[in-house]
Amino acid sequence: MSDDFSFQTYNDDDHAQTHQRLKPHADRSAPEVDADFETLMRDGYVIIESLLAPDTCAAIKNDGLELLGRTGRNPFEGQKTQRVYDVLSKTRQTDPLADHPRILGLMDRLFQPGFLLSQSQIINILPGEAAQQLHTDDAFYRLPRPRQPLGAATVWAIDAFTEENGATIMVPQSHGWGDDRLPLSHEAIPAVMPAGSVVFFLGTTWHGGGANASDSARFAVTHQYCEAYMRQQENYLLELSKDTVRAMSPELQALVGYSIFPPFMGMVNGMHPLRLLNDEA
Ligand SMILES: O=C(O)CCC(=O)C(=O)O
Repeated sequence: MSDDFSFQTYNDDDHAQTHQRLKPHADRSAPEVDADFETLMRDGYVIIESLLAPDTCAAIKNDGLELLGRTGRNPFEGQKTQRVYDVLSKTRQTDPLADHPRILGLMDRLFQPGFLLSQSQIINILPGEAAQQLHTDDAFYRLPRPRQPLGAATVWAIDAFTEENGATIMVPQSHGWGDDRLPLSHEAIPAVMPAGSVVFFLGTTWHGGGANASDSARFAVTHQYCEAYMRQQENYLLELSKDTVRAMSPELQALVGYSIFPPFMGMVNGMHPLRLLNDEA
């Protein structure tokens, strides 16, 4: 091997020619993203209010209500909570939430370029549901705490989130805790927010679904993300047909796994996975 070969450079460079890494849109570097990021890193979460128009929420609910069926299989999923998995195969209405510039702007600041979507769900908490056990979302990456987050999550309030109807419960500043500290119920506060808002939190922040003591359901969409070099929870490449992926934005295609983390994570036969979509179109 030649003396001037630098593995570091090889590791960092985008080797793709036809399918170079996407450049983030300018709106991902807006000043409000800096302010959101400051709150996120201080508290472990940030609420961004009223990002979605009422007709967007209505369209999501219109598709989403049709998809709701069985309730959870255990207390963690929630025996009075309906969950839709494999959301991206079933509706295109939640795509603009997954690749929303205010969310991807936070992800740009948090993770290395090439971060991925990790899982997507619709979560409909029915009246009478008890509070979910508090937890952290990236605990399945079994590395000791305190540590950097390897995942991050959004919960979008498609219905307004109130203290009564099961607003997500957040434990402020818990992202920095070590393995020796567990949250106490009085440390948790509800993420009360109007419909169309989102709570974005680090994978290390303690949280859970709230109890629904109201007489109507609480409809939410969640998209979770991870560093490009961590395993995604959802196996999008098996779930999504190529036609489904072709219908997505370039950003979302990259997020589900049609992308390369340099030098070659995600390759297909030594090439960029997008070749598979485009060559067979
Ligand atoms: O529905 C929510 O508010 C949060 C649910 C949650 O954290 C989970 O299911 O892991």
